[in-house]
Amino acid sequence: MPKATANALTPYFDAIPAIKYEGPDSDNPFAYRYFNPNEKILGKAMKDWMRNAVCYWHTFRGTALDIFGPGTLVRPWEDGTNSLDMAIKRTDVVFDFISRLGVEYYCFHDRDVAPEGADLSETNANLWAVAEKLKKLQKATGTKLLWGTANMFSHSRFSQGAATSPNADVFAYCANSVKEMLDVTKYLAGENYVFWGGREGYNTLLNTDMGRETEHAGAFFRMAVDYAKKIGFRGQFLIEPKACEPTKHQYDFDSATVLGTLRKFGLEKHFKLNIEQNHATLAGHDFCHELAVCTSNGALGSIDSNRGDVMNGWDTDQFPNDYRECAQAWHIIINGGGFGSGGLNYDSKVRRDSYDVADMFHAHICGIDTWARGLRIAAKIIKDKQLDRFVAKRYSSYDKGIGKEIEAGRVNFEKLQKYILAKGEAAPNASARQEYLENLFNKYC
Ligand code: XLS
Ligand code: NI
Ligand code: NI
Repeated sequence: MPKATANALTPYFDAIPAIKYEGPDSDNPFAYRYFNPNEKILGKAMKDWMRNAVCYWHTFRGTALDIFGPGTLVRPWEDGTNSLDMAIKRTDVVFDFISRLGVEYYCFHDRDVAPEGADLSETNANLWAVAEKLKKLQKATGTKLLWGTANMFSHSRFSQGAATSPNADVFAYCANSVKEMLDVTKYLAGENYVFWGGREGYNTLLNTDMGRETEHAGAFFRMAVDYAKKIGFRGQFLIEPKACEPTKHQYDFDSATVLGTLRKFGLEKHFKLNIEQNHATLAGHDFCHELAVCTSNGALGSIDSNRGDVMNGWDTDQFPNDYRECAQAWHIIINGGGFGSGGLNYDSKVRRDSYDVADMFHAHICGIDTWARGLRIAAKIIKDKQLDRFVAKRYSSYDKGIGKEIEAGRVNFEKLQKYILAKGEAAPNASARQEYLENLFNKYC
């Protein structure tokens, strides 16, 4: 195998060639078959549609420990400590991996990149020490920060929630976390800032005042918006819905719930949504349903890409491999105007028994190619126009006559009653033709 890059940051991936596009017929497992970064699809480079991001936590802090045993992902660069020294050394490996994959973005939580210190001031100082190194590496490699976030769910102080904890000191602690991470995200030119609810939810109503907890969450979001304004952070705020896990009931259950909550607090202009595939299915929805809720509300921000397992009811966070689902997703995303500042963050982890560094590459290549292949299929669907024309025709009774009056808000119940009484009956619907459309969709795949 050829050496990857002459000026690689670390030696850990030298056995693996730099990942390039070789086309659908390639037999090289270390090559993209569908992702050709600069190839134009519907007038835009593939990399600019996708905006791929490596996530720091699963790929560089996950050890695959589970309830039955310790971590199996023993990485050659780790020294076994959670020290600041290790945190700084690790950044070279992270950026080396991202560069060799040919990915442009990354995402992280405060605690992924820097350990807690002896007290909160030291914790904040640790974060800034690593942030300085990250800034240098971003500059050296051209890698950009898709989004930053704060981990307000791992430490035991967050065991009863973060901004929705019954303990006001925990609320104050979280204000420090988000304040620092907003400053760091701005410092690193991050394009978005994510709030995933973590333990914002409850396990039993016997000890929970839901009204107070959700008011506290609203107040917290408001303070975040105010602080971002104060420091001139222009990135997009994103909320990532999840139905359950770790708590039984998460307050950010799904897109519709989050949009309702934002409206309740008058914050809807300041937030979009970060949709995670496996979280959609935990809520009992299709991933594409969640995307459509967002695009129909002008609220699609970004995607955390992964997949669950139809046989398992939890967040298995496997790398995506269903290009048909991604094709349908792209159709919705593109018709909704694309991502804006968002992108595709591979919030996925390799399986516990996939312990080689090579598996980190196979996983990302599969995920990125899955989305790239889906994008190519969606482009065919959009160019062919048959599907979009079918939908437009299905609603065409609203393009003229009484339908047009309804959409323009120019009629009321009395006028409509007069109209339909004169007709005597509603015009019959044309067939919805689901099977025809499913077969048409298959044609593009
Ligand atoms: C957990 C979430 C988490 C967020 C970031 O289920 O997906 O990883 O994306 O806090
Ligand atoms: Ni996520
Ligand atoms: Ni998740």
